[in-house]
Amino acid sequence: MSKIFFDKLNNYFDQTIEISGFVENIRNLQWVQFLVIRDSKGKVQVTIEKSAEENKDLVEIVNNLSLESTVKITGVLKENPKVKLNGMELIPTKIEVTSTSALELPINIHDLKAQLIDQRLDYRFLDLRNEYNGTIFKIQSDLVKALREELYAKDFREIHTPKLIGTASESGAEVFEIKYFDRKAYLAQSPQFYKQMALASGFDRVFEVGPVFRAENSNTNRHATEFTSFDIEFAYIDSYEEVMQLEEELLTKALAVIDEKNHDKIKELYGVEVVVPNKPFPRIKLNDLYDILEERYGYKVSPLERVDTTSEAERLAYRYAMEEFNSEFIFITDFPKEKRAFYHMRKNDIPEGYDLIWKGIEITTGAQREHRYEILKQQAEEKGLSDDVKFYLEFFKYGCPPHGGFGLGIDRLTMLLLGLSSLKESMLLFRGPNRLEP
Ligand code: AMO
Repeated sequence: MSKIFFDKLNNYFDQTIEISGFVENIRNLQWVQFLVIRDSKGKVQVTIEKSAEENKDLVEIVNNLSLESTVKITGVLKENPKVKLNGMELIPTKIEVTSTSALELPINIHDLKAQLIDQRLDYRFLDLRNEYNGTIFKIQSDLVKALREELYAKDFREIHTPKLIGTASESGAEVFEIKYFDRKAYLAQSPQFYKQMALASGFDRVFEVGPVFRAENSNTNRHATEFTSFDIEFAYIDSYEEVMQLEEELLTKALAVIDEKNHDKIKELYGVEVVVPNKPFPRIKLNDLYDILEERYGYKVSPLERVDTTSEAERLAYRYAMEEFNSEFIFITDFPKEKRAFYHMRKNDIPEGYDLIWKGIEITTGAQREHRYEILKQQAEEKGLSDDVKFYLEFFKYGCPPHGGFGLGIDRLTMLLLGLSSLKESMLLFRGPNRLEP
């Protein structure tokens, strides 16, 4: 692990060092050759005087070098204010080509707009070499790390639950069925049941960051068939208000960390100003929201549509939250039970849960869960699910603390944080109805 990352190069002036990276640019002039070498942290110029007798071999190597090959170069690092790229250059004594790239690249990695996103996704490994794309995943990594660290600090345990499951559970319709030896299995559409099981096992506070699968044939900018969910569940709560409070706290802390570390980079690359939110986020009941949207913006939906948020209602909810509360976030509560999962606790027949909307798109569903066996069983029966969830109902038969939690889509979160146009950009490898490759 001796590699020197390029953001640390200024610790090595006047020393002989070895650098490694991709060849981003070659300028072969009459008297001099310039290379730009790139790694995940930055770029550096390598300068070769062609006339110097001792450089003959190096000049020959560069004459035959193709862009995007990888190299290992030994040389002396010099401070040089005349060099536009960070005011430094490496004067090489040895160049080793560690891999050779084909001359023609199938996509233009320096001009993302030169092709459609789907053409870029076909060559995602090249597409991600572009700084704009690569940095998305640096920031996503910082974001998940910040959320994780906050949860560890609050005594949450990270768990890992199976993605292969024996019964189509939460809703059935959205589940992928797969062949499993001589029987059927399904891909988990959420770790919901298992995170609750961990609480029935006495773990008190758990979270998981993992893949979930949805057999939804939706071709929108916010739907994928596999995505990464940040799932949380914690015990001994008195109301779903505590779940919303935890989520507010986590997001506020995580965005503060991102803002501190990456504010300028995000502004420069994505043109987005990160806003660290104020707590509490506004809360509104679904029915009231529709009344307000009609009153304020003339947005009217049929009673049939009023049972859930439409994407336009989510967009307008954001507008309302900004205008009225100067908040990018808004919680929507009091959805009708017909539209919510059977495991949400109900009070006066209304589910004790919420959706969180950020910048006009849903990023989370959360709730207090029904932990009382008889009531839970009845709610499952009501939705015709009691056979499928038999194993799950068992978790609640032998004592289980009151609890709640939420699921947060990391890919949507990243998309909204950086103002990206679709999940195709915010997922390392997008999976949708028409894409299983690369
Ligand atoms: P839900 O189904 O609302 O809730 O999912 C939680 C969050 O996951 C994200 N999400 C998606 N992201 C990309 N593509 C999709 N097709 C997709 N579907 C959902 C959204 C959404 O808010 N078990 C509950 C959570 C809970 O109550 O704890 C659940 O899965 O950001």
